[in-house]
Amino acid sequence: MISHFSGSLKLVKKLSLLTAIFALTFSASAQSAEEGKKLFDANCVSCHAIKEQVVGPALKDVHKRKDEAWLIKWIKNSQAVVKSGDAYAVELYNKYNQSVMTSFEGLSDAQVKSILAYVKQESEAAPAAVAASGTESASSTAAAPAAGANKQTKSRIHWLLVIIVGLLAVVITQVFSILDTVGKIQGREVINWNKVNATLMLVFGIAGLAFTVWEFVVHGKLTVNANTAASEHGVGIDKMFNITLLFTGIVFVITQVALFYFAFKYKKRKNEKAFFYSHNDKLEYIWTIIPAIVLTVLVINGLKYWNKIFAKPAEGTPKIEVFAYQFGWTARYPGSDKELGSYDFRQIGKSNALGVLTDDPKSADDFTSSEIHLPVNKPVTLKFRAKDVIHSAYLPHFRVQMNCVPGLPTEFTFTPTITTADKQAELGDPTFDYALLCNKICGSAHYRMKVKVVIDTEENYKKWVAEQKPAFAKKAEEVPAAAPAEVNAVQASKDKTTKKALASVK
Ligand code: HEC
Ligand SMILES: [Cu+2]
Repeated sequence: MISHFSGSLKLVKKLSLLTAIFALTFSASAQSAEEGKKLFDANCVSCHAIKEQVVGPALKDVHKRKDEAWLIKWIKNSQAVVKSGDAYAVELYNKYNQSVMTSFEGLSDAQVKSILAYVKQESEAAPAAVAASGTESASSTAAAPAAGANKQTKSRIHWLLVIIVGLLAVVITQVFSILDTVGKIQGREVINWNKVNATLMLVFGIAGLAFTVWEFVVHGKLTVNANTAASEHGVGIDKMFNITLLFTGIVFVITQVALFYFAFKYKKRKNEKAFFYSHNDKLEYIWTIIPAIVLTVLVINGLKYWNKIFAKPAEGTPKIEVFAYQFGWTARYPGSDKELGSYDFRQIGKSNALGVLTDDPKSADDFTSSEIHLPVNKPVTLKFRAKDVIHSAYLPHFRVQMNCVPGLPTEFTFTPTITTADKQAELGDPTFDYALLCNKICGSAHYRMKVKVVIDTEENYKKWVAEQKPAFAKKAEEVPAAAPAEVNAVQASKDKTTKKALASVK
């Protein structure tokens, strides 16, 4: 059975690999699909996936639903299509609770076409595998259903186990109740319930402690805290956590062992009366004063450390803005003047995703990025902003977390100490990447709010910075490919409003 299933599984994998290669070699649009993937990842993944509904519909087979001209019009400005009274558009808009899709007027027709080519390629990827297997023998046609059947068998086995355990419990209780009844009829005690319960207490205590140890050993490895912190202050935070864990751990083991062992040892026996013991001042002093001292030390230590972490950063610490929105992040770097241009939330709109004031000379060299690059061993201040709801910037490997609140800028200064390459070597995993995640349940696609964080050597970091292009320059000719299209479109925006806004901010 099992070998048959795994054999079929392998076949499915091989077939899908074949079709993937086929699609890559023979698709005329492979090149543009590749570009399309990049654009899609930068602009659309926060609301769309190919095969599942996120904020917007699954885009699978969208090219079959509507023609290219319509799709281009829609993607560039969906609201215009809705307002034109297009029946399909109006229905779609209402079906998605009138959530407004971002406009992408900054994307060229060619760019939209390559996104569509990518969507088409992805749409065709899965069914192609099934179609290909259909032309083979009967066994390969069965391959795909077999994979599903395998899953089904597993879940059936799980349910069977649950039923067996349940029946076992029923049988055991029945046996006990029969013995009990027999005892009552014969007028003697067949089961000593006190003894049974006391023994169960002991078993439960031992099993619970063993399970705790197992949890720590097996699942502890899976937490980020199992790896060395990749920031200066993170090492200290870990130390505090471990000290707290040590003290609470000792107390936990002592109290649990005492609780279950005493329940066992002092079970009720015949002709024995419980000893009445009202209180003991000395004991109460001990268990009040010792925890009070330990907790005070832990709390004062923590406060001292907190103040150190949130001390005013040294003059000249580089500042990078991290802008949070539903559902993604955009980093804004200050450029060569080392100063971020000012912003005004009233300017946030279709063509100015970050609300950056393009009239401010400091904005001219700012650049944006969908990845966060930082140099190693250099302190950096991340300045957080949120567009819509409260998000929480979480960089677990650096032990950094800060809420991003609309209208209330927050910041966190820290020093990364391990480059991505060194961390990959340490973990023996060349695919490892640091990440910035959202740690607040901020909406339906909250789980997609993740960007890559790259810690580089000073030299590589400078190289990366040199490759970036200003996103807000007034008359820049080139448009940075990595930045979201809406940001690029800022270049085209008129100056009048920003001038006014700048004046009002100043
Ligand atoms: C802010 C979220 C958001 C972003 C970002 C977004 N979309 Fe949408 N999209 C939607 C919503 C919501 C709908 C459903 C219609 C509506 O409510 O306006 C939609 C509908 C669509 C449709 C029509 C689907 C159908 O079934 O007919 C297409 C095509 C589409 N989006 C393409 C894109 C592309 C391409 C991008 C990236 C360049 C993108 N969208 C970015 C939210 C988004
Ligand atoms: Cu969020």
